[in-house]
Amino acid sequence: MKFRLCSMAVVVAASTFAASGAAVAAHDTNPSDKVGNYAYDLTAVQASSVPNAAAEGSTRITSLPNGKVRVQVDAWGLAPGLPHAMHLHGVDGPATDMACPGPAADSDGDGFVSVPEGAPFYGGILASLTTTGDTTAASALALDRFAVADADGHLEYSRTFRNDSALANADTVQVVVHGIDVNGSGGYDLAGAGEAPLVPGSGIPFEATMPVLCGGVAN
Ligand SMILES: [Cu+2]
Repeated sequence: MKFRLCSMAVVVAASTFAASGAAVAAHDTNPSDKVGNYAYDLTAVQASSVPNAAAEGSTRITSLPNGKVRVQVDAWGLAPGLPHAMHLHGVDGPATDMACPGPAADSDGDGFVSVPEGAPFYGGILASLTTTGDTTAASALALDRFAVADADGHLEYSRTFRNDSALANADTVQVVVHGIDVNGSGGYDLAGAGEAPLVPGSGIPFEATMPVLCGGVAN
């Protein structure tokens, strides 16, 4: 299934956030201002009542002395055989620890945490974790350039890239993985959960945009 490229960034500029302040940084090493290495667990965003949304994983973000950033994601329980949009979310600028949404973020009560409902927690898109090419928010839903989970729902991603926003905020980003095959159809379709509330009228299935995993500083 193919979707036109579309920027999630239009609605994820929210600068307010509901949960912060109690964050305990989990930096495993931080040898200098220039080189940082941050590892986190990725935990499920959706309620356990959402079908096919139980996933887990880990991520590592490394800012390198050459000005590039390496992001690694290892995740299980994802929709098999489907691409998963992944981003570094956060606030560009002075260090701002955001957070990961949980089921309680479902403010409209439709049973799903959507991107607009998650954004107040994890911020806007600082980088799109594509496998090739552009890594800006313009590639937010470039599903033909995101990593694909294998037949067992396992996804491995590692890319080293230059993205100044990702580098500058490497110590405060949240890694968010999207895409849930709610109805188990084997694809992202409107029959699963309707259209993405993010972009009404776009025809983009909600399933393709649903956050499934999140991890970062404020966890
Ligand atoms: Cu995202």
